Amino acid sequence: MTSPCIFCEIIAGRQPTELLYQDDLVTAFNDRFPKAPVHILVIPNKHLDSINSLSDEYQLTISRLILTARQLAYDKGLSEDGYRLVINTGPNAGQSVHHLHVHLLGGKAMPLMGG
Ligand code: D5M
Repeated sequence: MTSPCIFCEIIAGRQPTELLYQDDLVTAFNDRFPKAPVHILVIPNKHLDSINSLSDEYQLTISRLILTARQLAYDKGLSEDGYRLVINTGPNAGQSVHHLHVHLLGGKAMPLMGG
């Protein structure tokens, strides 16, 4: 038997986690292993493995993921200093949880991409 998706468990309320935001399409909560002072994950409520699972029918979900991350960045006071949105996809990117998620990172200067 395969183990249940940890992010689906959070959405279902079976994994105690403080939700920062939830609506009909997306849910946001703090990353358990933060890499920055602000490190939030925004995920679709529907299980999608990664960006590779997306199709046109998910356009509203995709825009909601990004706009929710932006709103949370503003709420955390990151709009002026900036923030980073990351979507790891597949093994070379280091995706470890196979439920699509947007990382919102901020609160410190981060290395340039490729640096
Ligand atoms: O990122 C997956 C992220 O998910 C990683 O930063 C840890 C985080 N994670 C894993 N389990 C949990 C729970 N239970 N709560 C909160 N955060 C969690 P990836 O892009 O796949 O490497």
